[in-house]
Amino acid sequence: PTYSIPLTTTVARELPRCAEISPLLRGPLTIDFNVHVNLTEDIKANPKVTEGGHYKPSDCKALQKVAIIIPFRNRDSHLKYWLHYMHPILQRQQLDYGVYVINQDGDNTFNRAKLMNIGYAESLKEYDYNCFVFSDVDIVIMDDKNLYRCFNQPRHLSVAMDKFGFGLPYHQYFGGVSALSKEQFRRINGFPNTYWGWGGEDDDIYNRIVAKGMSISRPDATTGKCRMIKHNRDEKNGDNPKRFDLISRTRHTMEKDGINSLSYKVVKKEKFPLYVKITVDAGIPS
Ligand code: UD2
Ligand code: MN
Repeated sequence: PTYSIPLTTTVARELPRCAEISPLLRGPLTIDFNVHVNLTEDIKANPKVTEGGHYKPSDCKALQKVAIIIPFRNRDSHLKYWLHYMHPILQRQQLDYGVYVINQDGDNTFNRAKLMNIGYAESLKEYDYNCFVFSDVDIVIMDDKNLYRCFNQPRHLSVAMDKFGFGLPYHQYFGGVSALSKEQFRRINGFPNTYWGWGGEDDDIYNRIVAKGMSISRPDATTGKCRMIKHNRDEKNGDNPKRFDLISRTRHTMEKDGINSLSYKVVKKEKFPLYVKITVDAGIPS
């Protein structure tokens, strides 16, 4: 046979995949919540972050698309530090990421896990994310080698918090910052919607993971060092008295209570330079 070869061809140049471990990482970092932080300066300092707090590396194809989800109400003074420290770190980690602050509207009892479910659902409406990092607004990591991405097993990132003497408070602890792939999240039916007030929801998530035969992946205690801004308990987030009863029944409730039973209303969606803020009506305690 004879072929005719076009004289000019345009080859769509695909970016090479980013390295497994980013060459831009620095290791241990100084994190100080007494420094003065000004968001206007942070916007200028992160010119490659686009509207809504999105970034992807320009010279390589990121390995994962990561939605970072922050359950939130009335913590702007903490969010400021989170944005200040985390945006540079996340860019050095060469992630394709977006930041979603899920703001509970009104003054009903706070519901952290439900807000995180809402963040999962809302972020997927915007972009084809395949990894979800759930982070308290008041936690910043002290080593950029602690990657905000997903692993073969659900990942716990905040393993050595200053407030727990840089260790785990107990072995099953899953609070603070965690990461689940879309597949891992779906396997556990997401998070419970029924934990109103402080406590237990992180243990419920742990129970779900174990019930589905998965285990927890963690960085070592040096890489996993992090700081939490010192604070008092918020209004409308008192100890949940039902938490012990609820976590004793996770295995029976998890199939019915989760991403498949999630209901809420979006009140407002705002795109700021460094994050998307989605204000939601999360309902009332049942
Ligand atoms: C611990 C866990 C946290 C969660 C919680 C129990 C650590 C480091 N973290 O946090 O993951 O399991 O216990 O529910 O152990 N929030 C607001 N506004 C509010 C209330 C809460 O924005 O009015 C958000 C915010 O992102 C905050 C998070 O919820 O960081 C957890 O609440 P917390 O910081 O008051 O609870 P804490 O530090 O005991
Ligand atoms: Mn806290």
